[in-house]
Amino acid sequence: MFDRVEIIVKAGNGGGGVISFRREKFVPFGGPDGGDGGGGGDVVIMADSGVTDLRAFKHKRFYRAGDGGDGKGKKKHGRKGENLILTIPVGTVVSYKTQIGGHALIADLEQPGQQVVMAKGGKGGLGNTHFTSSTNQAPQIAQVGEVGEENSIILEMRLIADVGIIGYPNVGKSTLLATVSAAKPKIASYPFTTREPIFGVAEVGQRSFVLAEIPGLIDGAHLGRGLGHDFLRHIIRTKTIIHLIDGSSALPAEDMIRVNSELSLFDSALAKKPQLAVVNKIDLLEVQAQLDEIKEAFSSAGTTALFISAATGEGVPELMAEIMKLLEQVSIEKEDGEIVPRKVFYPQPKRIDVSVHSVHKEGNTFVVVAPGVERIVARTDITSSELQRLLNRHLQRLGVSTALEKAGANAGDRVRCGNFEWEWK
Ligand SMILES: Nc1nc2c(ncn2[C@@H]2O[C@H](COP(=O)(O)OP(=O)(O)OP(=O)(O)O)[C@@H](O)[C@H]2O)c(=O)[nH]1
Ligand SMILES: [Mg+2]
Repeated sequence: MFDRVEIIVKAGNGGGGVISFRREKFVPFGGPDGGDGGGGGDVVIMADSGVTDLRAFKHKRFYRAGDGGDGKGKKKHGRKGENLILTIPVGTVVSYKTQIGGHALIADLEQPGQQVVMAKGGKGGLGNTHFTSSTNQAPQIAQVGEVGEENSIILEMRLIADVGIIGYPNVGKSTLLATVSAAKPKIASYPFTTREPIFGVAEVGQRSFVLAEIPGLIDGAHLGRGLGHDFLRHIIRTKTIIHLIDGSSALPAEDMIRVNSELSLFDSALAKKPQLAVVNKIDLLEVQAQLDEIKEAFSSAGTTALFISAATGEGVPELMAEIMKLLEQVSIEKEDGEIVPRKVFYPQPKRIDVSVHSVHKEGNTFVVVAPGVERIVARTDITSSELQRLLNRHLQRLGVSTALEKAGANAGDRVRCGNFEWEWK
């Protein structure tokens, strides 16, 4: 099952502006007419209900949108680079990989058609028409296009089920799923029979809901033991939980408490999710003999458990009715609730923050590390003295100059930012 992929997305670079002058037969001194470069294409991610998994991303890691075309004479704009639209399943969570190794959530694409820009195309450079001034009627400068953004992103599918069936291995999760739905999971008397979440649709009267068996939670699942770690993520999406417990286990109530503590260790939100404690295998004589004690143990743990036999179907209709009620309650609470969870997170615009910490020295060169500034520098053709003057002014505004001075840079020192190196003035 391909439910998590890491890819690199690169937006298109902007096209360059051009230096060009009008040349007409009877106009001896035509003005500048260099057109602007076209913007680079964006990489966009879109949820599509026709896509069911992330398989398409398994064999390709790098995705690139089209570059913008260069501007042309006669004030012609360069063509816009083509956007690249990647379609992903509904219910995919998208996050950026941050430089320190963690990730930052960007969007939770829950609705078909929802989209987010994952890498913004570079702006086209300005042609020389933009650089005329009272003192310079024939500017020999034009901007190069801005470099398109590049990001490492993580796509993670969170399967959506209304009800997650959880519990220790071998407690009868698959058996229950097979009893209430048309799903045909493998059932066997050993643990870890089920190795990936399995879905089924249950019908109660006129209504139906989706159930998922979440495989093998064990102690330490929150640390990645067993199969649990991967699949704990899937439970986050479910509205309710059926917590299945093997009635023939030595201490059933204890089992429930341990599994619940795994949930809360993984994510405290999981522990708060409504759940029904359900003791299974009551058809077994040994369980029947213990029934009162088991009930007792659950009520001292603060829960009223339901009792079923997934194998014979005893108590299962009552369980389904109970779950239906719980689901209705959850959706009403959601509508009434004041706090509606925000589903889509957009990345904050990158602030350009330059401080003395952004400057360090490599040999005799002062290096400015600030992605926002790097983008600006990348847009400027450093060889043109006119542009360099503009750039210097810009850097002054951003606080780069102050940071460099504080770091001890003097006129004439070499300064580098991104791929560019120039002489500080
Ligand atoms: N007597 C009895 N046995 C049951 C009942 N439910 C499940 N079993 C048995 O318990 C064993 C495990 O059942 P599964 O449904 O595979 O359990 P599971 O929780 O899905 O197990 P894993 O997927 O391996 O974690 C099988 O041998 C089932 O036949 C029940 O209600 N009564
Ligand atoms: Mg199973």
